[in-house]
Amino acid sequence: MKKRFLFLLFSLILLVSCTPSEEETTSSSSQTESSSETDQSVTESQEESITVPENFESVTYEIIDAYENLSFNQPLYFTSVNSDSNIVFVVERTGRVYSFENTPTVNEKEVFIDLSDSISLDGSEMGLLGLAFHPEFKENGYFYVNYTTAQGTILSRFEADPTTYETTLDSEVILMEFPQPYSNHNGGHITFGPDGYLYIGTGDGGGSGDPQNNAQSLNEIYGKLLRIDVDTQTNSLPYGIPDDNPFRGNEEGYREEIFAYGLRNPWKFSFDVEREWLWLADVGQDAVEEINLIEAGKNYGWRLMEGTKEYATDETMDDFELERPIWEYDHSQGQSITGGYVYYGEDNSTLKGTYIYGDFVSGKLWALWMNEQESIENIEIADTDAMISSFGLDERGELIIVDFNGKLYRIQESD
Ligand SMILES: [Ca+2]
Ligand SMILES: [Ca+2]
Repeated sequence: MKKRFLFLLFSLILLVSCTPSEEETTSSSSQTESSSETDQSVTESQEESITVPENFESVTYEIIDAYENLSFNQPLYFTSVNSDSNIVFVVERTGRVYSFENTPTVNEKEVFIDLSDSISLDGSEMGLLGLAFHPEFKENGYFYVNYTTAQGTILSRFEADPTTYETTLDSEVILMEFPQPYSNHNGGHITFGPDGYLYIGTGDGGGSGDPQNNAQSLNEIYGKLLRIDVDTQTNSLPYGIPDDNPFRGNEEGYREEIFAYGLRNPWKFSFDVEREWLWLADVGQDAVEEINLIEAGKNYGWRLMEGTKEYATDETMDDFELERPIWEYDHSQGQSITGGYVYYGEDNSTLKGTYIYGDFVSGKLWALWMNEQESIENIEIADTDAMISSFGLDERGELIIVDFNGKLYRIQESD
């Protein structure tokens, strides 16, 4: 019990991380009002084209242990390599990636890579934070990790044998390295897009309320979604800047890696594989957790806005066009959003086409459905005891929920 309590304490600090202000509210009205206001006109004019999945609201769900014989040390990501290998991978904040066979009864896991000697865990949000396999992993064996050292953030490429998954630490090639002004808000999630480019989430650098105003500064790497080409090199960089990156070739000194900005601490983003929409969850400060659909070059508001609430207004920035989240919830529902995936698997047919996401602190799970006309339905599908640190997909597109306490779960319809 004591251990569980300490874990709770620890994890409340993790991700949420900032001292809540007195403003903290328990009203949930802001979310309901703002989303129904924005949706109403669209809904009326597009009523006929809305097709919410059948039974969307009538089914209740529970989570079940996905691999009863396995547990992990502070897991924060689950992924697969898309090679018909039936092998899946779990990232532990404490520095290891494990691989194992994707079978419910599996009882062995193997260390894929162990970076525990390289990372610093000093801050509760530091450690091994991201893993992505190159789209051509089967040919080149390349994979990428994002981790923090005592000096800051490092993004590296490693090489594995694509058949045996053997890898060595000395295959490391550092692609990107930058200091961290504070121990919190290090982002860290990385994933390849359908365009073959690597997307990298960075936090605003940390502290509370983005004291350095990093997220709004295009000269800073913090508070951004970055996009790089790992297969080419631009000038002296160890990676390429894609031709259509929104700030490529600018003369203002803006970081050319920036794809989108105005983010606080993006905690997981993913591509909707059928529509290629980029879904990103941004953890809030004191009041609002938000979901954004990301487009190139756009400003998602932080620290001027926290969700649809004004946060640190700045009259010199009146002309900035800010993107509103497509969905937000207040802190009566949860205090640290964890982004998920649009589900296209087979096991939970009533959830097909919905974006499944959760909250690290409250353990709630939701399914959000949105069509091209931006008409939205959002329902709570389970209220769990898990500290939802991530979601992940196996090779069949089935969804795994990662519990920071150490277990992995699947969603199943309850009787
Ligand atoms: Ca930081
Ligand atoms: Ca925002």
